[in-house]
Amino acid sequence: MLYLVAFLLHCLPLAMGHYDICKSWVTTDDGPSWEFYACQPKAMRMKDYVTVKVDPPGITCGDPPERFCTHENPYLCSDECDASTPDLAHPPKLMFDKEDEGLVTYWQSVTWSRYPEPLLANITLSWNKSIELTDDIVVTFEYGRPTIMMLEKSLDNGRTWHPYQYYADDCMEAFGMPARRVRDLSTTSANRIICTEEYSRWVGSKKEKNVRLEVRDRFAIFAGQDFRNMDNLYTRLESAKGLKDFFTVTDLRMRLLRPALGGTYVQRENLYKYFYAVSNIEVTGRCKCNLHANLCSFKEGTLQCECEHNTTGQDCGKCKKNFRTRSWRAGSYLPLPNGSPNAWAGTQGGCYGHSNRCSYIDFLNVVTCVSCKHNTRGQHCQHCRLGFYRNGSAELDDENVCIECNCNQIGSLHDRCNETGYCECREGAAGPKCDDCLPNYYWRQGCFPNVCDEELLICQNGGTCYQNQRCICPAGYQGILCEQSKCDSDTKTCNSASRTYLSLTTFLIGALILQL
Ligand SMILES: *[C@@H]1O[C@H](CO)[C@@H](O)[C@H](O)[C@H]1NC(C)=O
Ligand SMILES: *[C@@H]1O[C@H](CO)[C@@H](O)[C@H](O)[C@H]1NC(C)=O
Ligand SMILES: *[C@@H]1O[C@H](CO)[C@@H](O)[C@H](O)[C@H]1NC(C)=O
Ligand SMILES: *[C@@H]1O[C@H](CO)[C@@H](O)[C@H](O)[C@H]1NC(C)=O
Ligand SMILES: *[C@@H]1O[C@H](CO)[C@@H](O)[C@H](O)[C@H]1NC(C)=O
Ligand SMILES: [Ca+2]
Repeated sequence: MLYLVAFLLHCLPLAMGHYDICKSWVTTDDGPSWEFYACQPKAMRMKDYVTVKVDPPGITCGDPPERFCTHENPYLCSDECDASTPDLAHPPKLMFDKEDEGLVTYWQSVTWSRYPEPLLANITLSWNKSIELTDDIVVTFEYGRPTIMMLEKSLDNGRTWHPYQYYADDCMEAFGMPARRVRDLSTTSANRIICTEEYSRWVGSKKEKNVRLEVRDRFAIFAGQDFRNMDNLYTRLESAKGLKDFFTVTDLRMRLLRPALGGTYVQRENLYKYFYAVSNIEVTGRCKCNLHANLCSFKEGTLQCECEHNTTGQDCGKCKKNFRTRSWRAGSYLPLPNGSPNAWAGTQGGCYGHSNRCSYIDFLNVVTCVSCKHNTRGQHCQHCRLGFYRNGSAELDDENVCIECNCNQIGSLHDRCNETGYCECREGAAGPKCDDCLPNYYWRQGCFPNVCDEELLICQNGGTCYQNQRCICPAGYQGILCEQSKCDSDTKTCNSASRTYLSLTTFLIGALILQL
């Protein structure tokens, strides 16, 4: 039995090889690079991940314990439901268990002892995740299938509900709808909500136990009975409005409206043979990941797509933080056979969150942004404004990624700096911001060459050097290095001597400047 199930799962039309990889490393004329494809996770048995709720409260049998009969043996009412005895209890979880050794286990409702009040029960299945059905939903009833029921679905985690399929032994009487079969639907009506009488008529409780929502038959409308033409199905899923959504659910609700009657009218004298009993609910589908993931994992009680293509979210329904420029798009099954991820490739699309006014120009395949913030500039706000440089250790989308150069206005040639924040200095200035002076220069509204110092430009005749800017000369001496004596008496001699000194000093200073 298990082998058979595995085999069936393997053969599911949409579980086949198609769209199972998201990207591959390929070598092209331009060298190796990633190539991206539309991708989707494998189909799974969704009952393993479901949460179930049965309404109204008290609808499950066994509290208090109750005897029940069957349609086959209406007067042999030896079976008992007792919630407090494990062997005789029929809790909701038995609709989803693995039945080992052929032992059938099932949820069971109370009997219809309150007739003519209707016996109503809701079974609500929730996944907290969008699921795409890939095979029939199969509900297995023990002791006969309901004569009236309907299936509802939600696409928004149970906030709103829509009819999915109606089931009755007489559709007109129960729902005012003509009976239809999925096999009779056409390509234009493949997602029509129908009422079917196929699963509600009495045929004996052992002969036919299943009630279906026919997913395969609807796929077959496009792919053919043998599913040879899957390409056509994928093409239609992309192009036909509402078709993909028809097979998508987050929740399912079975509304059981009237139990099996054994092929006749309700017999008031024996109401213990009317009840619902569900042994299995098979839902086969895959996580909806918008064709941006090929893996779906069960984490913290919830299914979650492992998103690729720079997307994120439970269904890969949005762009990752750094890739928000282009509006998000689902991947596409087209063009066949690999589909398209519809993802923005490369980082140039990333405006890094510095502008909220970026737009994608489809026919040029570019993104342009206006009014870049945070001192950024460029078509994608990917550069720093002039006068700013990039903080190499900050993320591109960091608000502080651009740091002001802060060049010293006097010491630098302009207010721009290089990638490590170094400014371009005027002669004699130094330091990253040009607010220092080179050796042998002193700062005074900019850097000027030293006039005097302790080594080469020594103040003469006992003069002292003041902040490298001038010599403070003793009385009787003058000149830049105090090299000149103030000869008041013999001007001629003094002048010639001082001329020699001065020319030597000029020579020394000139040599020093040349050396620098
Ligand atoms: C079943 O659910 C429907 C809504 O889908 C609600 O109107 C109805 O009252 C519920 N029935 C029971 C028995 O809880
Ligand atoms: C539903 O899924 C979301 C997203 O993974 C999660 O945050 C939330 O807790 C889940 N809710 C429940 C009831 O599990
Ligand atoms: C995702 O982003 C990475 C890093 O920027 C880039 O190399 C890659 O091409 C992108 N993938 C897609 C599908 O856009
Ligand atoms: C650069 O960015 C890193 C990381 O955000 C931060 O720690 C650092 O202080 C920044 N450097 C400057 C100079 O702002
Ligand atoms: C920036 O300028 C400084 C000083 O000239 C230099 O050491 C550094 O390598 C430059 N950085 C870059 C990235 O060019
Ligand atoms: Ca079971």
